Amino acid sequence: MHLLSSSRSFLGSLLVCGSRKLQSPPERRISDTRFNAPLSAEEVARPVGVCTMMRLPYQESAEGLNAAFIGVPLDTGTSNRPGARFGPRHIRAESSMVRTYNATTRAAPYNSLVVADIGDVHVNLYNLKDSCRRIREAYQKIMAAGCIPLTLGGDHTITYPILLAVAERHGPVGLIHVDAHTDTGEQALGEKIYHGTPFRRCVDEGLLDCKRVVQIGIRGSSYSPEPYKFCREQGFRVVFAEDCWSKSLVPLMSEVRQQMGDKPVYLSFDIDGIDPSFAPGTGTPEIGGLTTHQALEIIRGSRGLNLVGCDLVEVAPMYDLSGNTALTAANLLFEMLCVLPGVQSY
Ligand SMILES: [Mn+2]
Repeated sequence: MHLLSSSRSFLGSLLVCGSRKLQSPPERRISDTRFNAPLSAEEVARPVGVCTMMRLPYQESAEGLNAAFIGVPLDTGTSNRPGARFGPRHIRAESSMVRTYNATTRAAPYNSLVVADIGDVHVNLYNLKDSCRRIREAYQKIMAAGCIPLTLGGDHTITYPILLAVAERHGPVGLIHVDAHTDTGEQALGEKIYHGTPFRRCVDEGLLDCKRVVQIGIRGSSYSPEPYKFCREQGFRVVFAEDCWSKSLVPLMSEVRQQMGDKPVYLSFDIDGIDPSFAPGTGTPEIGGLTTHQALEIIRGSRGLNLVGCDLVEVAPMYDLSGNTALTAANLLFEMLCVLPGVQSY
């Protein structure tokens, strides 16, 4: 069950072999035995161990967890550059840099919640509808376990089946959607399911509480005004990137918290909401996007909300040889973990 913890005795023997004797790695626990803790680079070197999100233990199901990292390596819903199928692996690899305590917000997520990496959804790359069924079923199990999913995408198609499962448990949810695009198209090439339509399909299925939907970072060219018109007709608040330029988003998030109230909220973050100068590793980049500072303001501004799930989608690592896009994604997923209900500050 715990790949990394099972390597403990191996590590223990390995580490005493060198001429300079290292201490055996500690138990992967902090504060008390209820919690999982990521390996610390002060005890075990970052590249050591099977790669999991944040160097957390891996387990096969969400049973017993308050929150879980889960990958959905699907990209056959992409309209332009493919590659987001490799997002989860690269985000996991870069996440070894992320530590356990949020010094700025003082959030200590691993002292507060039981968290693990539960692996990837077994998607069908050759059949989007079958993948949607597989994703929905996987998330139904996570919901049934009372666990909050933190998803590593994958293209944005995946948010539709995720929200099918989330709304089954929580009813129509509020949505904080960060993206360059509204993703509310009706169809493309005659298909209703791809990464340009997930939130249109969510409206069709009644999964969203439309008066509690905000889309932030929207910009770029479009084939018609229709998708924007659709959003306005549903009552979505659409915040264009232009309205964010050179501003703090702290005041916006104060309004968003009021709009969301106490009811369940889902946070869906498309990495292309951020400017391609920070995050070029994505399939449909648009100039004039959000900064990483603004991304932090949005996520940190979601603290206190009744978050029932979060995703970070559209990381296509091969378009960013620096690895910074996946590193940014890993950090944003840590920030999402830090604002989940129940996370204490120290
Ligand atoms: Mn998107």
